[in-house]
Amino acid sequence: MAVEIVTVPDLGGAESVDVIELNLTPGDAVELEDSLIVLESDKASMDVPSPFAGSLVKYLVADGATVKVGDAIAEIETGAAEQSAQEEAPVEETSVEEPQQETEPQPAEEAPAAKAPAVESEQLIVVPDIGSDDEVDLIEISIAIGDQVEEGDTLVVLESDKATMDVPSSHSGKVIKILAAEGDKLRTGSQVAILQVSNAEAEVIAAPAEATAVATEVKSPSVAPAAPVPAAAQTAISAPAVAEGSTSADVYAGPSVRMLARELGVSLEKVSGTGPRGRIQKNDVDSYVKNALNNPASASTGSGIPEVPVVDFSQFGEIESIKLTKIQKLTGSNMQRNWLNVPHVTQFDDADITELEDFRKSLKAEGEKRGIRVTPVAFLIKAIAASLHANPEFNRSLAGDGEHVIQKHYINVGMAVDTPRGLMVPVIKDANEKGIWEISENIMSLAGLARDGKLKPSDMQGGCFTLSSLGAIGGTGFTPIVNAPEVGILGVSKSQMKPVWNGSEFAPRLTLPLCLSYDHRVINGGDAGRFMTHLVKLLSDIRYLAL
Ligand code: CAO
Repeated sequence: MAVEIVTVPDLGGAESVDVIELNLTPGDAVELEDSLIVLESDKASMDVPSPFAGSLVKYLVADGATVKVGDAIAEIETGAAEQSAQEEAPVEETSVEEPQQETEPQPAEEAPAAKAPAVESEQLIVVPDIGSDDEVDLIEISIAIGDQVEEGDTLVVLESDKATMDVPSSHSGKVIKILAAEGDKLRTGSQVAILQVSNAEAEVIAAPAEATAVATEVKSPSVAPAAPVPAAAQTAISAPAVAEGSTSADVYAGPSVRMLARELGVSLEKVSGTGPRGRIQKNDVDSYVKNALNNPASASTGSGIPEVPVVDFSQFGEIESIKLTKIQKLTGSNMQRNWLNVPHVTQFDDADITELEDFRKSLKAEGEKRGIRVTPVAFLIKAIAASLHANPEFNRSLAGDGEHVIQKHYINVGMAVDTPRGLMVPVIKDANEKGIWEISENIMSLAGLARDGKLKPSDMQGGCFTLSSLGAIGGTGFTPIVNAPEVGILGVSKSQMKPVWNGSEFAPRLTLPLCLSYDHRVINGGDAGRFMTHLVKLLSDIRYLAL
């Protein structure tokens, strides 16, 4: 029997954090990795898992206290339970050991009782930072107990609404436990597996991997019933908050905010987050409630649009029902949201790209040497970035409070990619700082990842403006839907040779049809006219891009 002190692990850079939940009561049995307390910084909430098995003697912090790395959290009395847990691993490992061929004997086989604990230890593998705090589906487990994996080997495959991603092993070792199952919902920091690794490689489980400490987003863990809703608030907002099918599971908010929302009957998906990366904070919930009380109509679920009737088409002929992919469903709801929210205007113009195309074709040989294909899309992205710089109104978004616009001082351009699973929009970051070769390389790699379903959420975040190029397919023009909260999108159709009057005669010029849709709440017609004129000038004479 010994009493061990548990301390606050590495917080991944956070100076101090608040204790927002004590999960156990003194006397409770504690398993290894059981969550002892929940901490919350301004960026994330995180569980502190117990590095010991035993029983909780007492907490050394109070709910609401502010703590920092190394502060004592709790006392755990360790004893028989921990011992047996430690002894279990070698036994389990031996039982799954496959008969070895005539290669070097495994250490565990030689003398498990005496030697294995001395040279090997357990390494918990968690989901690394996946670029968002959303839950994603575990769609495939690529390992089995007893497998020997190398660092970088795929352990499991996750799928979000936008992409599939492999979770690689951060260590080499042998799989002794798989902690997740197909169909589970995981997020950054979720436990995936335990590996038996050599001590040279192992990190102590008590100091969890950084991803666990800094980014684990905890859903409200308790099943405490929601507190009664104040009568006034109930009248105004409780009905929409409990609307059928509504769930707050996917929103980015910590446990204390979720608890507050439950207490007030607020559905978190209706609240705009003003915290880092859109995280919903307590004051966002307060503002939502205030707004709902002052303006009951704003909390109404109905947009007043009559529903499209459901028709049984089989009465007219043979039919089949084809399931929408997740991406198609997500695109559908985003498009509807943007179409309903954004007052769209679309402006049209043609750019003379005769010289641009001559120049682009002259790059072909060098492109082949570099292994880079330069298409008109690269010039469009470069010209869009320069036009955003010259016309900063297009690089804004409406703030959630409806009182401000956010001016972005970075220029990231999204690019719609047509894939077999649906429309994806990866983002070319800092496009204004890149040349045509680098942009072309980015287009090739991002479009390839999109088509292979391998984009990471971070590849699709942070866009300021979107390009939708249908030039390779055809058409003379279309009205693209703004990718809100961005305020502008450029649709590009197929270039055509047209007779253009040059003052004395009609000359054949290659003209590129451009369609600029914008959010008229943020952009005026004049702004759009200036943006388009600038863009046309850059594309018609790309020397201006160098200025
Ligand atoms: N006019 C004429 N030809 C054009 C053109 C245009 N506007 N744009 C491209 N082309 C040509 C290219 O020159 C290229 O031919 P060459 O190889 O002979 O030079 C060919 O068409 C293919 O170009 P591309 O547009 O596919 O080039 P890319 O790889 O740079 O494009 C991407 C990448 C992602 C924009 C494109 O593959 C794509 O997915 N486009 C569809 C976007 C979409 O679906 N938008 C709608 C969204 S809303 O539903």
